[in-house]
Amino acid sequence: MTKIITYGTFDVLHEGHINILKRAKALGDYLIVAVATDEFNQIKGKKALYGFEKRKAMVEELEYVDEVIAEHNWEQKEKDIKKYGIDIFVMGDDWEGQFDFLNGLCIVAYFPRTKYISSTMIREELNKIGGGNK
Ligand code: C2G
Repeated sequence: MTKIITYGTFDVLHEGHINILKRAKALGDYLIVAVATDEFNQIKGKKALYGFEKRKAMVEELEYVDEVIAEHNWEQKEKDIKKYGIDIFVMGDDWEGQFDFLNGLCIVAYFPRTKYISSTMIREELNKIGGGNK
């Protein structure tokens, strides 16, 4: 069984997230997604409209996703890869090269980001119409 893992905030789930999760799953049999906790988002300096529980629940709904774990810090990836017996680590190419140090543990693959969509864009649009967090 080929196991894949990927990491992210996955705020306001959109086409870009779906594309990478679909492509990641196509590489094997079992996809684990590590969703950043609210505390880790603060460390990342990432603002999210939805809290961890909601972002985790939405990712869990996707047919491509077999398991969702929490991402608490930058350092847990090596431990996760060993703990879950990961064969392939996947990220969007905005991270190209950042995780090549994991090559000794598993295959590291970067997929092209989906153009013209981001959680930030959606949040900004929502704020314009008064739908998002102020
Ligand atoms: N993504 C994409 N296309 C987009 C937006 C996002 O392919 N238009 C990909 C990103 O490249 C990433 C994943 O979707 O691989 C999740 O994106 P984010 O939720 O923005 O996650 P990020 O802030 O990049 O966190 O330890 C790694 C970090 O937790 C990654």
